[in-house]
Order: sequence, then C-alpha cells, then structure tokens
Amino acid sequence: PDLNTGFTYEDCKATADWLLAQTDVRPLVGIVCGSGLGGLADMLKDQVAFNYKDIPNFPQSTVHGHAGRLVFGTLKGRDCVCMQGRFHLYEGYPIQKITLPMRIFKLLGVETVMLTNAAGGLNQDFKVGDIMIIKDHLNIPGFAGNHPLVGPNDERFGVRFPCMSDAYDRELQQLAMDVGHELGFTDFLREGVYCMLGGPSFETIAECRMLSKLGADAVGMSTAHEVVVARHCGMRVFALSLITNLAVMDYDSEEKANHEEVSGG
Ligand code: R1P
Repeated sequence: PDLNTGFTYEDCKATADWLLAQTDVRPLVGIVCGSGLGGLADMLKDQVAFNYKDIPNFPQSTVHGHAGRLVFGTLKGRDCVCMQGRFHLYEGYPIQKITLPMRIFKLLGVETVMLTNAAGGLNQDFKVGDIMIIKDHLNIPGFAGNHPLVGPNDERFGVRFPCMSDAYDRELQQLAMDVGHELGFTDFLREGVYCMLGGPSFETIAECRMLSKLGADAVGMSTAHEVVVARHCGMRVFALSLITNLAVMDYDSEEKANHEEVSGG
C-alpha cells in the first residue's frame, strides 16, 4: 500500500481543521474509551458529537462495544474530546490508519491523552474488576515491524527514533494512584505492564504463560500502538486497563475468554 495515502500531515490537519470549524470546544485532553467503556463519553457536558463515518479521513468502528463517535464537550469544566470507540489492528486497516486519531488529537491542541482498555489479567494477584494503571507496555506487533511509525517520518509530528522509556507519564501515574487511594479504590487499584497482541483470537495457554514470564501483567489488542504515536508527537500519556477476565494459564481450567465478558455484553 501507499503509506502516504489518507494519513499524511496534511490529511490530519484537514480533519482537525474540519472538526475545529464545527465546535468551540478546544480540548487539551483527549480520551480513548476501551471495549465496553464508552460510557465515559456520555458524561461530557455540552456535547458536540460526530459519527466516525461523517469525519473526513476517519476509519469506521467495526467492533461491538465501540460506538464509533467522536465526542467533544466538557468534563468537570475542562474541554475534552473523547473517542467512543477505537480501532484495532485486527479490523484490517493499516496500523498508520488506526492510529491517525492520535495525530488528529495533537492537531486539535490536545496535550494529554488518557486511554482505557479492557484486558485479561496475567498477574496471578489480579482479580476481575481490578483497575491497572499502565506503567509500561510490550508492543508485540511492533517487534515484528507492524509498527505505526514505519514509513517516511514527518518531522512535523516527531523524530525518526522516538524514546519510549518514558512513554507513560510518571507524574500522572502517581496522581492517579493518590486519587484512587483517596477515593477508597485501594483494594482494586493496581499498576503494571500491558501487553498488546494483534488479535483477534484470544491467547493460548502457552502464550499467556510466555507473556507472564516476559513481565506482562495484562494482555489485550490495543493501546500500545496509540501510545507510540501519541508520544512520537509529544503528548503526555496516561492509560488504564480494566481487568475484565483472568487469562487462562492452566490446562485444567474450564474458563474460556469471550468478547461478551470483555465488553460487558
Ligand atoms: C477483545 O474482547 C477486545 O476487547 C479489547 C481487546 O483489545 C479486543 O479488542 O478491546 P480494547 O482494548 O479496545 O478495550
């Protein structure tokens, strides 16, 4: 494929300008809702919402639990933009296309991106319902070259070889931890490493065991690709996993991962 089709700087700028012309909201915070977690977008006040199909250059959501709306509004008085539905590699779009919203966020003026996802717990101490503050990731598709920054690098977004050792903002992690404790969430607040796989099949038992040995605490099919692109263009990143199921690590287990459980219906 022509890597310069539909997701150049000019394409992202055209989309951002199109959106800015239709709303007075000037978001400094961009939010990405994980599977079944789109309810957050409904909390935005004074909403201006766009269906993805009406936004120039935007891909379409194809996964149940991802509504496919970009919602502008205010959350606790702050201007935000919220993706009610994200894009995954397994939906078939090139990885440069599914991460395009991060660059559009940047050109909308967003400074901080907050991402959520539904994930399987690998850490044996985790329970269903735990919230894991992501402190780092394993970008497994990226290891094999399925990486959103492959292709010509446009310096207007960022450098050719971006650093990722500081991908997840430590101040924001600490703030979330402090606020979580204050709110009484201590029993189900965790921190850990998220592992992104390509999907769409869920992990085998051997794969779960391997990922756990590699240092992953939770596994899913998203987030890392978005984080890489958000960091490349200099936005701060904060991310959470909701542990919706526990990865099957044992051949005697009768448990089976399924999307209904992950997405809450
Ligand atoms: C699997 O049920 C789906 O839910 C998760 C997985 O990544 C996968 O797409 O979605 P989010 O990561 O978008 O929450």
